[in-house]
Amino acid sequence: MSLTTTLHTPSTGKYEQPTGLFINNEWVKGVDGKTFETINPATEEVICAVHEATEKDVDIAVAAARKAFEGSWRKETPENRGKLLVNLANLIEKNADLLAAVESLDNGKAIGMAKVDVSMVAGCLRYYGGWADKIEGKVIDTNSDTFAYTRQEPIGVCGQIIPWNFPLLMWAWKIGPAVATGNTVVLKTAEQTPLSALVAANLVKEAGFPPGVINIISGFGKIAGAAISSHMDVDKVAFTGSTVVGRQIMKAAAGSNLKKVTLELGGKSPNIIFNDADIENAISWVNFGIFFNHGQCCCAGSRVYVQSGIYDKFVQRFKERATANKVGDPFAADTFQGPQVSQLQYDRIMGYIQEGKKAGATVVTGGERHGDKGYFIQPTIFSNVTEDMKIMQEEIFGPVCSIAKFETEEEIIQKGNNTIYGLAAAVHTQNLNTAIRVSNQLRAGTVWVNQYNMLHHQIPFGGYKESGIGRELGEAALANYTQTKSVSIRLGDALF
Ligand code: TXE
Repeated sequence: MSLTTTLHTPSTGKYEQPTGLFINNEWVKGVDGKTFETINPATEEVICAVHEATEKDVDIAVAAARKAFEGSWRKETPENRGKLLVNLANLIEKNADLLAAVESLDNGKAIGMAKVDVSMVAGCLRYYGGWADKIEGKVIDTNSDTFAYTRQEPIGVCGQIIPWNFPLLMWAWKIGPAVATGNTVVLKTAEQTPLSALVAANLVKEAGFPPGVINIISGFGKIAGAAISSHMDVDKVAFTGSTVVGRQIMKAAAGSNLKKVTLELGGKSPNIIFNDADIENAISWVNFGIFFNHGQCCCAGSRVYVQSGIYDKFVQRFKERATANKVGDPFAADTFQGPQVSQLQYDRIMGYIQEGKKAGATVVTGGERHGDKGYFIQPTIFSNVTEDMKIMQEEIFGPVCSIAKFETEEEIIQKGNNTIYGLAAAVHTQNLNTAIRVSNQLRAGTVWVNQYNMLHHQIPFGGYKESGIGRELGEAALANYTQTKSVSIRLGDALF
């Protein structure tokens, strides 16, 4: 199989899709000559095959990243690192229509949302480009005989393993802070969605990054992903994905070279609506909170708690709102919800819907497949969901919302925190005191007030409890990719 193939997207027409592994700024085939196919989730048809990385390719990519790290990249000025990231951001914007189209084709996300993702990719890369020359240490005054200071140094070769729900955005969240701080990268995309990252890899070279700084490989978690997390020459692994695999990655890190680990994992985030909320606004945000990206968001507002005074009205109005969401062809301009990413995800979600029905929750709307081709699921709302039901406790990662009633603030804080996860939460109220009191007590890395899913590259994002370790975005992400060196210089005479 060659290293490119001609594909077609409904919005941009023909284009050349790279299919190789991007190592050392070159396109190569996997050593074992393996390939795998990627499926269009809207049609269930094969889009194309890409080359697959196995352990040997991970070794080659890590060696390339090591050579770059020890070589020219180590000496690159922070200013130039920043410029390269800004170049890349500009090229992403220049190629935005194609990148968004490839994202919709491979992932199934609605084209309008894919375009927003791509603009966030550029924003994130440019933001971290701005940080590159602002990574500073401190002078520490201990006594007059000592001059002590700290340096924030890069960690080294970073293995990065990303999921399929935001293929390009996760690419940027990982690459931006790693490269800004002087690390080199071997990034493995999710096997369901390899294509957009490969198109973007061409832009890495065009932006002027030296060979080996950013390496992008396609492959499976159990093979290439496991090889990265257990590799003796990878200094740090950053992972976004399921909590189950997050644990495996920590174990692999512990069992190999104790590489640094950051994890961004699952969630079951509470979205809380008080009696005094602006109900129409709250419904819009609850709808967006759960159905955006077809429910495939780690921070999805999947547990909706409504105070008893507005419960019935809320459920009725939310039903009307959700049934108006346009489900269908990702390339239609008015589509809000496309297909789930894969047959496996479709089956998992339908399994949870069956569970909910069996457990006695009320199906307010949805609960079935949408259409007869593609992995489409109707926007689904369950009401009268109790705390012990699986659909209230486990991450469904689909367009399925569980609603329950609450009476008091004390009760909702307890219920909001009644989960192993702690990624996000939201509070809808017009009372500022309620908003701040409740936000302070929710054990979640992000709390939105009167909005939902409003991520921004300047604002840190990450999980409490089993939702993860470390923070992405904002200044906080820089800490994931630097280590502190203390230098202490003797100014006076010998002490002993
Ligand atoms: O995730 P996996 P899956 C959650 C969500 C979803 C569930 C399963 O609940 O339903 O996970 O999705 C790589 N060593 N999230 O199965 O397996 C894999 O190749 C190293 C939440 O797709 O965690 C891919 O690149 N890597 C989430 C990445 O891990 C391994 C986003 C994610 O895949 C590996 C996605 C291994 N042993 C799913 N096994 C979020 N936090 O946003 C797999 N991988």
